[in-house]
Amino acid sequence: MTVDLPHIYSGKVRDIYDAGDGLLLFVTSDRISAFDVVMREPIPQKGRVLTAMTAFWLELFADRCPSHLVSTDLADLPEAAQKPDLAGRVMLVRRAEMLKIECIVRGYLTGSAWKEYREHGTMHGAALPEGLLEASPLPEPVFTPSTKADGGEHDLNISFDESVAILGRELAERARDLSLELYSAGAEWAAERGIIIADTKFELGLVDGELVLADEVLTPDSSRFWPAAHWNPGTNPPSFDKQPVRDHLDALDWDKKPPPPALPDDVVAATSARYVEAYERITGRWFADWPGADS
Ligand code: Q0Z
Repeated sequence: MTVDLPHIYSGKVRDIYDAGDGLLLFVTSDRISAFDVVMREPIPQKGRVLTAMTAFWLELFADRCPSHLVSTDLADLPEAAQKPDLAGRVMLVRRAEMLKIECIVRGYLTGSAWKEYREHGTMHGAALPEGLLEASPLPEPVFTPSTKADGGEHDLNISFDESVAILGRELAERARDLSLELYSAGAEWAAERGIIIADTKFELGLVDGELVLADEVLTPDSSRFWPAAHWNPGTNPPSFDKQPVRDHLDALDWDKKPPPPALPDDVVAATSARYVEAYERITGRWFADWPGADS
């Protein structure tokens, strides 16, 4: 799935290329990570599902904010990138000057936020009411920004005042307000369709001085998705998408260090089906109608 364009950057599951004219090409692979380790087996269609879901949210949010997205159509890509394998998993985007903070919004008490609350009664340093349980809804969604640590890997929580120091007050306030607005709108939309979006990370950027929503948006890779039917405060809800992989790995006693154990075919197939189900529930669209869904 390589592209004949200058390579700019790769994350665990995505690659960015220079498409010329101030444009970038995002390619989302079928790779999956669990416990921060990338598995050896791809999850069929995962990259297309994440691309389709991001495109859906950007359309839904178009009247609230502009985005970096130019096209998801293979025909709009530079010829060097028009490879059939890439259909449905590419986004041509405007190159943005990315904000140097991660715009995280939490609606439920889980993960590192639950750990901090359990130990200190706080989240992101601020007091919360007593008596909350793991996976409890927060009194209201909270903006908990972070920044990349010097090493690159770890994210470090920062206070809102620290985000003001990085971005300036006006931009920090706009980033916070937009993040909270989009999380609330998206979480409400998903909840009506049986999926809890517990928390999420937005990446915002500036294009020609305009604040735009960039990167992937409200996907299971940038957020925690829970099936509402299995949500019980006081327990850690199953992940909508990765639970078959987690359950398989938990049953082995793997030390969570590479190399990862092999994933059996049934686990791979069940996981692929979960991604497709999340897409169809949230969007009301058939994944079969998305480019490359039959490949
Ligand atoms: C997004 C990321 C990825 C790992 C840079 N429109 C844009 N312009 C410039 N830069 C970015 C964007 Cl979205 C940009 N990331 C996050 C993407 C792999 C990390 F594909 N980094």
